[in-house]
Order: sequence, then C-alpha cells, then structure tokens
Amino acid sequence: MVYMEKIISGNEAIALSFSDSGGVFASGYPGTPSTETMEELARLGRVYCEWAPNEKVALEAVIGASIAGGRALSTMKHVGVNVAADALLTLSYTGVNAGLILMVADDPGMPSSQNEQDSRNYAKFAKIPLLDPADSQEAYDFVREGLELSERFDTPVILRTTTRISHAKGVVTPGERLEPKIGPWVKDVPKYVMLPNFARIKHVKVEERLLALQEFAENTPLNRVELRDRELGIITSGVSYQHVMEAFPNASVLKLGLAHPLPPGKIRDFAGAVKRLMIVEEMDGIFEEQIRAMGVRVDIGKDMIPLCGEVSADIIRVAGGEKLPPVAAAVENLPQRPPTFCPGCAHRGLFTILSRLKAFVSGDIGCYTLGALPPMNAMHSTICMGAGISAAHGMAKVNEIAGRPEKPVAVIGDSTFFHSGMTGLLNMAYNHANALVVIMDNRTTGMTGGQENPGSGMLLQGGKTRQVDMVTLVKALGIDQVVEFNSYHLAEAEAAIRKGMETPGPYVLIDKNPCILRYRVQRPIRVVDQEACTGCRACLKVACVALGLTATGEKPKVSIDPNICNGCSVCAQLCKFNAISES
Ligand SMILES: Cc1ncc(C[n+]2csc(CCOP(=O)(O)OP(=O)(O)O)c2C)c(N)n1
Repeated sequence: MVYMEKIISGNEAIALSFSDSGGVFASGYPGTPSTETMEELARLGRVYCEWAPNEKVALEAVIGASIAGGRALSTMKHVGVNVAADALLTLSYTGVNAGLILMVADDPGMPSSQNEQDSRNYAKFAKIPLLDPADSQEAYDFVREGLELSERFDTPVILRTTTRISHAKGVVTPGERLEPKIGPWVKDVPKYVMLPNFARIKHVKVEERLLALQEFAENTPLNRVELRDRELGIITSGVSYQHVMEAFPNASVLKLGLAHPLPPGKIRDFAGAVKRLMIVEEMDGIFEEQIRAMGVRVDIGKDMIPLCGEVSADIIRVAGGEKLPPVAAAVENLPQRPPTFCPGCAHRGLFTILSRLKAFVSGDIGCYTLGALPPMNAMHSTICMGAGISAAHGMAKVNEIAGRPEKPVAVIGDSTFFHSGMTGLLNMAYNHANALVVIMDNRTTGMTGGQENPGSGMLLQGGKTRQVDMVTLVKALGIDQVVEFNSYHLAEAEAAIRKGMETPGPYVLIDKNPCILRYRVQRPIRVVDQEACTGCRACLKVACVALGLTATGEKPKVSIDPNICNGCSVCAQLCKFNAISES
C-alpha cells in the first residue's frame, strides 16, 4: 500500500500519527505551542478527544483511559506539566495498560510563555523515557514508537517538541493505519493503588525499568550515529540537530531521538571516535551534565552554547571555532510595536478604570495580562495560571496584619478561573480575605486562539454541552457578594469596581462580554469629528490600535481607522468634547 506524502507541522503530524496508531482517547489543555495537536485530532475526527479544564485533569483522564485499555494521548505546553506533575510522577510508578503518551511542547526563547523550563528535566525526575523529534516525520514516527515503548516497558512516554518542531512544516509519509484496539480493563490493586507498601515495590521496578530502557537506548535506531569527518563530533537532539546540520554538515553526529535515558556505551564509543566533542542542546545542559558524569571529556558545551533562548546555526558555528562574516545591521530605529488588546476587547475598559483607580492588581495569565503594559500599567504581579486570586489573598492578609486599608484586586479570565482559579477563590471564601476578584468571562480561552472551555457551552469535537453558570459557581464556592457588571460602560464599571474595593470582605465582579475575535462581534464603527477634536489625547489612554494622530493643523488630531475599529465606544466615553460618535 502506498501512503500519500503530506506537508504538515509537527503538531499535525502528532495528531495524524496518534489517529493512525490505534489511538482511542486524547485529552489536553491549550497552550502555545502545543494547541494545534488537539485541534487537528478533532478535525481528523477518528479519535475521541476533548479539552480538559487543566493539564492535571487531562493527564489523569488519559491515565484512566490507558487503565481501561485504550491507547491514550495528553497534550500540553511545558508549564502545563507543572500542573500535571503530581499525577505524572506517580504514573511513573503505576505504569500503564494501553500505551500512553504525554506530548509536551517546550518554548525556547519564550515567544509565548512566562518561563523557559526544559521538559527533559521531567523525564529525568519521573524516570521515564523521552522522545525528542527533529522534524515532522519524526514527530509522526515517534508517536507510534512511543506507544510501543510505553506498552513494552510499562511506562508513560514523554514526546517533547519545541516551538520550531511543533509549528514548522515538513514532508511526512504516514505509516499503515492501525485500527483502534481496546484491551481488557483489569482490576490490579498492587499495580494501580499506590499505597506505601505497593509503591515501595514499584519504586524498585521503576529503577529496573530505567536500566532496561538504558540498554534499549544503546541499540535502538532512534539514537543514530552519523560518522563523517572525525575532527569534530557533535551530540545533539531535537531541533538542535537541524541547526547542527546547517552549521557543520561535515561533522560526525550522534543524534539522540531517545533523549532520556542516555546510552553511555554509545556515547563513549562516539566520543572515542572523534577528536573534539561538542554537545549542542537548547536550554539546560542536561546531556552535558550526564555525559561529563560518565567521565567523558566534553570539549565544547554550555560554556559556548547559551542556556537561554533558542540555539541557531550561527551560535553553533561560533562555538565550533568559526568566525562569522560581518553582517549588515538590521534596520535601526524601527518604532516599537508592543502587543496590545484587540480593538473592541472588553479588557480595555476594565484596565482603563483600574488604572484610573490606581488599584494594586494581582494578575493572571491570559489576554488581560497585557493590562500590565503602558499606558494602562494596571497589573502588578503575574506568576502562573490561577496565582492571581491566591496571591491577592496573601496580599489581603498582610494588609490586614499591617493595618493597611487597601484592598487588592485580582483579575482573571474564565478559562484560567476554571483551570486553577476556583481553588484560590475557595480559599479566599474559606479564610475570608478582604480582596476583590474580577472575572473577565469572555466565554473562551482567548489567549491561545479561542478554544472551548466549560463556560463556552461547546465541545472540542463540535456539539453543544452544559455551560457553567459563573455566578452560581462563584456562590457555591462560598462568595456571597457576587455582582455582574459591563466593562464597556466605563461609568457603570467604575462604580462597580469602586464598590467592590470599598465593601469589606471577599467580593467578586463578573464581566460577561464575549471575546470579539472568537465570536466575531462587530458594532457600528466610530468616527472623530475633526472640528470638535481638540487633540487632547485623552482617548489615546485606551491604547487602541484603531486610533491614530493626523498632523493636519498645528496640533495633531485623533482619527479612527475604519478598517480596524470595532465600535466598542470606550474611546468615545473618554472624550470630554463629544468628538467621537457612531459613523
Ligand atoms: C499551566 C498553563 N497552561 C496553559 C497556558 C497557556 N495559556 C496562557 S493564558 C491561557 C488561558 C487564557 O484564557 P482566559 O483565562 O479565559 O483569558 P483570555 O485570554 O480569554 O482573556 C492559557 C491556556 C499557561 N500559560 N499555563
């Protein structure tokens, strides 16, 4: 049988392969650069897949699916593994029934993340295998390989990508399509119940499994030696392999497709066969640390390849001792284009008010994090998903102890609230904090491209489902003071926020305006009456990209780009001269 070649991204390749490899159940939580894997799986339509409220729930559901005999896949971004880590580290002990893959997408250089953690550390930490594909074809092949490894060694397998692997497209020749096969669902208490007595036995098995995997790593073609010129030998994996091939196409290479556990024998042989040994790995020096501990001499490693950001062919060339030709400087003095809210986004009104009220805002992760940037400057801490409410609780308690009357304001989106904000709010109600929480319920996971969540009323694979009622949920968590408000009406919003900040005790405000991008909301656009505009620039405080200055007279006046304006009218409400109106 001949299979058609396709040009697809790494994420699409993973979805296709899971669907071709007898996959039965997939669950994930959105996060760049992993998100498209689940979306593609839903589009392919052959495997049941769903969005979970957070990564821990996704992985736990996948564990259940594997125990019940279905091959299973969980997808998330690197920081998602922190949320799922509690399950992951004990899953290493229980092992699996049907094959289980945890796809983790790392984000070196952080184009879309709050940190740059290297997920290879989790494979070491959990003592499980990690596959590190270098292109879309390998992404496809490693899913099937991973499912087989998982079943053969009774272990979860991490399939780790990085942004370039997830998003770059390459040619993929799919393999044979396997029918989903559901194995028996067996009760096995010592295997799946990690009481201390069973867990002690399992820990020994985990160590034995790691040794068996190390043996496997020595012989598997996943770890490939490419002997060329022996002056320079490079050990590498994942996308770094592509940069190595660009920088030193004639060098010998040991390419590690199985990046954990490492094969000491193979590494020693390779090091012995080349004159200078270089290790090229993005982010942490995980290979280097282990290879040095094997007593192998490393000539070039993290002393030359940076710990921060992405690796490039030029970085590797310089590390290998080459001098780069001078390059013409990129165009200088380009205006900065910081990210900002979409024109018409409901978050804009909220931060206009919070900025005016000079509130201390304990923020969270979502589109609203942009409220921290000028000219709003209205978010003062952002740690991780869900931390906004819990941190506001801590701030409120210290204020109480210090006798300070100020009330912190937590701002959180609906997806983040369902993900990990709910427990923080439960804590706030239980331990009674003097804090205000604003939930921006735009009925989608906006930041990652508008995915469904328990508040959107829709499923990943289409079809309606129960839509969580935010007010009922918040009340059920123990909050008595819950008020809905509309952030598009600045006067009403300001009054509501002031009241929330002045009323003692935990207080929740909910804004229910839908995401304009996801739901394609368009209102009548606005225009500026050039006669009435005084050029005072008060409207520019909302930082809307539809607003611009036209320097016709002495004083530049404001104009609105009709192609961008969404008609939200927040700018108009700031104009004291009634110069902005519906067109
Ligand atoms: C643990 C973790 N998982 C996933 C992400 C990726 N991510 C960033 S913000 C966000 C959710 C944003 O949705 P919401 O809170 O509804 O706010 P919106 O962007 O719609 O305003 C997600 C999934 C992350 N940063 N951390």
